[in-house]
Amino acid sequence: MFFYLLGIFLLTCAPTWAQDQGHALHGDGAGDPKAWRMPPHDFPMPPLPGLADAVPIVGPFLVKMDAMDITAFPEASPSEIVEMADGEILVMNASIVRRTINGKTFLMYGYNGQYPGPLIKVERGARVIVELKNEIEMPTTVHWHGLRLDNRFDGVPDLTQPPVLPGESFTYEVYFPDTGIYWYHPHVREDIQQDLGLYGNMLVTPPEPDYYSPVNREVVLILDDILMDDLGPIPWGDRAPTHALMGRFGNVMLVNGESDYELAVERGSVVRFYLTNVANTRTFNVVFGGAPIKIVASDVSKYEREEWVESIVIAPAERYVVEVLFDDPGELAIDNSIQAIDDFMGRFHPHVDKLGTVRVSDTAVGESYAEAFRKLRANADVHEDIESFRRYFEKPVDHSLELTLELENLPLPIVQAMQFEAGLYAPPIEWNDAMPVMNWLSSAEQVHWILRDPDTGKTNMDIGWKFQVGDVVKIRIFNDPETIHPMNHPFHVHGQRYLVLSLDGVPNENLVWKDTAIVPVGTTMDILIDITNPGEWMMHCHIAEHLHAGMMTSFTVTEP
Ligand SMILES: [Cu+2]
Repeated sequence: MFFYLLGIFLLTCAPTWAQDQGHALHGDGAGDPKAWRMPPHDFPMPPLPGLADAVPIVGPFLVKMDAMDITAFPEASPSEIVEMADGEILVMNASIVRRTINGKTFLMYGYNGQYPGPLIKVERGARVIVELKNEIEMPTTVHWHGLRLDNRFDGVPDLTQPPVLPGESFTYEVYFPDTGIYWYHPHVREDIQQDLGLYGNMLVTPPEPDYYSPVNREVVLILDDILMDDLGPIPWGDRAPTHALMGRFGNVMLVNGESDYELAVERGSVVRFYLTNVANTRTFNVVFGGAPIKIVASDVSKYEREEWVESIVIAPAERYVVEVLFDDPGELAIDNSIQAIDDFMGRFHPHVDKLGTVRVSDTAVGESYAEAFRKLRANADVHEDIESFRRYFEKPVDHSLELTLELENLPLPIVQAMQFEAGLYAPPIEWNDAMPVMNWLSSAEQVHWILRDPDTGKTNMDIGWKFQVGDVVKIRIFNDPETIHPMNHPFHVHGQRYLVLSLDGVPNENLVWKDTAIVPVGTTMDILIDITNPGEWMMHCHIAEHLHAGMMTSFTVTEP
């Protein structure tokens, strides 16, 4: 029904916009991996009249497009663990590597030639030095996501440092004040650089021996996806990102950079997983083949108390620490289990993306931690820390933000299809790319995502909030469902930590310190920011394409 109506819209309003706007036709580059071509999509979709031959208004980008022989570049190797003591130095180069994914070999980027980048393992309170060398084709920086470190090392180009040009270096001093799992990535064209492999984890271990429950294994899982077809990756946009409406969903799922991740454990093992979502836009809903999951911690702390969960919803840039008991021998799948939407048929359907496999052997694990696993801990240390903020929970809202978007010169058939779609149901979270062609054709030059302060009317980088160290700031964020294309946004605050107090007025009963949290469509989220760290800091949507379509602001924190 929806497709039928959409087809009528498109037939009646747009047949030649591509030619009118000077768009190249994707047929020009048929068979050329460096040319624009229609991205693959995961449900059958007939060609759209008026859009069938269209390509984005930005040019295509791939790594080293002029390379004659990609075998001249070194093959990437799996991530290595780098244990660092206070004061130690790590040299880290961002460079071009060769990867083979799903049987296709092509050029990507890597830190120290690894996928993901080195896993930096430190004890809480350590301060280490990382010397970044830029050996890729474009400027870059490293942002140390979630760390409350010195502002000048936060890695935001033109705010905390100049971009590191190709051939140049920058020395970071990285400080780890909080236990947990963190990650590093560029803050320049993340939609390209991060998608091409520039990401890695930092595991901050606790000095207290019983900080976590005893487990048999600790496993770091980085969740990602990449958009590719039989010719290799679909090119990225050169001067601005494509996929600015919904972000670039991949069609090949990657765990630790691999499309066929496997883990072998002995029967009865308890495994503590440290999950990080580094995808450009995809929110995952992770299950472990029905094995019981206990949620322990998130971005910047443990929860007040542990809980059983059916699955883990993890938005871009979020982290979760969970424990899983593998009691039954056999093979089970780590899945992304979602309700996908097909906008062309206007319906939901259950959908599973396999992320990896856990093989549980018949041999019983040497030491069983099943008994400790079955107990849900209350974390008195976290609870006490959060209790000291409880007197601020009911304070008046200090500032508000509305999340919205504006369009500029977007092709008429896309706008009209979106107008029609806007009258339909908008899901709180978009689990899949329900309109892959319209999304691909929307560049960040045509779509402007907006943070708006309703008290001043100012938007994005003009908002200019000012705080002092010691402030406890309540922000009310409203994700406007009445826009032409509402979408969930993972909201990231640099250099500080915050609590999600409530969603739509319903108080959060089990708190955890966050640096990134998802704001579903139509939802009002109240957060409480603990302002502890002076400097110029960003807050922004962590969908890479939304960030580069403007959805960011900065705030100033001064010493009192
Ligand atoms: Cu966003």
